[in-house]
Amino acid sequence: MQSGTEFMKKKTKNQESPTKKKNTKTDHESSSCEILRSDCYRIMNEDGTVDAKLDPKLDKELLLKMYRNMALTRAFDERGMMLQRQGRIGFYVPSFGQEAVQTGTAAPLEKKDWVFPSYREPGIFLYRGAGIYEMLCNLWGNRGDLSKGRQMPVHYSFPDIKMFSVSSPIATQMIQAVGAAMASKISKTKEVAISYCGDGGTSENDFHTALTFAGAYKAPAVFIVTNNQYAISVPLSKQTGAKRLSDKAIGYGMPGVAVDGNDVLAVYQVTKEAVDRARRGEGPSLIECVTFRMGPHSSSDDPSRYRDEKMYQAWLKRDPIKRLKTYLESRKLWDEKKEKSLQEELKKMLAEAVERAEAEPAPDPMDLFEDVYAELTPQLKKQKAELLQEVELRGKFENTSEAFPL
Ligand SMILES: Cc1ncc(C[n+]2csc(CCOP(=O)(O)OP(=O)(O)O)c2C)c(N)n1
Ligand SMILES: [Mg+2]
Repeated sequence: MQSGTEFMKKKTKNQESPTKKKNTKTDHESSSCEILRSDCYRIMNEDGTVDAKLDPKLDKELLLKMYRNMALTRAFDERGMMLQRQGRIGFYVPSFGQEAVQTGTAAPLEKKDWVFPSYREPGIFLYRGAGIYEMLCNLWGNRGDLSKGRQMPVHYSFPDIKMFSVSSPIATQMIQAVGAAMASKISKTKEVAISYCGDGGTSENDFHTALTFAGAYKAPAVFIVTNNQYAISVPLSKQTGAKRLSDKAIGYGMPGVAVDGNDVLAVYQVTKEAVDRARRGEGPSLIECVTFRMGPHSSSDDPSRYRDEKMYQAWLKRDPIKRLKTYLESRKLWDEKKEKSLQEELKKMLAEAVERAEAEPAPDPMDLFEDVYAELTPQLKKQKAELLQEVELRGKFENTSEAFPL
């Protein structure tokens, strides 16, 4: 494997200089949906075969752990969407098709590193060992939720595994990550902060602020841009005039690379090099993971109203889980028997966790007044007394599953 600096300095195959004005159209305007953008770093072919020369030959345990996590992420997403459709929870945000981005970027991290996720990354929580029951309790916002029901569904927060709470306002987490990275640099802890946003997130001021500071202060940060082609219904071609989102790195003085986001081996390798580079004190990097949002933006969305169907069909063939499965089978690490038993195990595990989580009562309404002020302000004291009266009058508060319009 090339060293991080070598990889980051070197342009990936076919990656031309952004100043070379051969083609003024952006790649996403000019490329057919039949082919993946040619500038992406890739190890696996679309069918999951790998050229021996490129094969990073990762450890068997790591590969199987990554495969299991990708399968678990998909199963969790399927369950989340199903619960919403059954009216049992109010809202869900699936990450279908983006499992390799999540697992491939989570795997190279150490326990001591900080993660600042967006709302479409359940797989990173799962990879780092978040409890499935606790994640489900967040979907109900009930008493088992670590945020005590004060957050929206899918806005998980697991401080013990250094998973910062999910931010709803897009790209705010990028700035938070830079703060953590700068603190790590000052206190010499060698902790790396990794942060995620979508293609839409790159248009936010917060993205610009975060990368400006990280570049200037050489903060040990890694920025993952999950380019899934859409920001709700806005396609990438309406998002930016930039040829590639990874090119944005140049303006901030850091290396930028585009990777096939459905190739977990490539995502892992590129992220590992960026993380190692940050830990060595060589500064931040930007990684654009080129993928496709195979599901709706959220349970409140209907992509059939705006999605390019041909593009969807083309990306179906690049399913990141199928590709890794084919690769594992070629290395004799996986077979249909193992697949069947994994799927059964995940199904059972999720069903049990759902049953437990759904049975949890609503949070104590009086919790609203905890955890912010050491001593309540006079206004809050008054509000607390009013709420107490209301609770006594109405009896207990029920969980609700009203839909969110997001
Ligand atoms: C600052 C801000 N503006 C607008 C929104 C509404 N909003 C929620 S998600 C989203 C699209 C984000 O798209 P992208 O960054 O590509 O991420 P993806 O949803 O594709 O993962 C928008 C506009 C928001 N949450 N925050
Ligand atoms: Mg997007």
